[in-house]
Amino acid sequence: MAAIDVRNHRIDAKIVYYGPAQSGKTTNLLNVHSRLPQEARGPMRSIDTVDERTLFFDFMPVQAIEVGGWQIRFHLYTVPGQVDYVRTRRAILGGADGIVFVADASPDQKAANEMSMAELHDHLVHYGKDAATQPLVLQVNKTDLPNAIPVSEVAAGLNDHAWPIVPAMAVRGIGVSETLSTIAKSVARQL
Ligand SMILES: Nc1nc2c(ncn2[C@@H]2O[C@H](COP(=O)(O)OP(=O)(O)OP(=O)(O)O)[C@@H](O)[C@H]2O)c(=O)[nH]1
Ligand SMILES: [Mg+2]
Repeated sequence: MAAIDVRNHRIDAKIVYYGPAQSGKTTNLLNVHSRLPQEARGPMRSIDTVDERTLFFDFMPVQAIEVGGWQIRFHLYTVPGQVDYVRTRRAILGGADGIVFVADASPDQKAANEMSMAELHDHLVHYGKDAATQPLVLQVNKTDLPNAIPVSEVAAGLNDHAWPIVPAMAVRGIGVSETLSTIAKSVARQL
């Protein structure tokens, strides 16, 4: 749920990068962060939990975008993809206005993509959200791999709701900005 600050005419919106382990969620955020002018971005932050393994999410307020006299500021988060962290993912998804699902085009990741999407649907049900109207962008990442599954094939197993699809090579910074601008526009439309 976007936070509305009437006095300052500002809306804060939350975007969560979701997906299976190692699909490139953190790579996306780091790349976006590095490209933004310094004055437009807040610091990249991380939170460690009591869990022994290092677990973190990144937080990044991005430069305000103006819509109808209101400024929208986006806050970007990633979730940890490892299967064990289902509760952390649910918590981070709370209050998300937009979701970027980072799928992995590696040939051995088809099942992991699909499991992660099924779990995301469970979380949306938990939060009383309708997947069909949820602003979501499906990024198909790692398309640079020589044996990558074709984008249409990766998307076919995941895209029940005609969400926009963006092919990416996040590690080279390709498709990263397009993904962010697409989800930002979807979120702005729904505010
Ligand atoms: N070939 C290739 N590798 C990538 C690409 N994007 C990310 N990677 C690599 O994939 C690995 C995982 O990337 P991360 O960004 O840490 O993935 P993550 O989704 O944040 O992983 P978790 O936080 O463990 O869920 C790293 O070694 C990245 O360099 C890409 O476009 N192509
Ligand atoms: Mg990560």
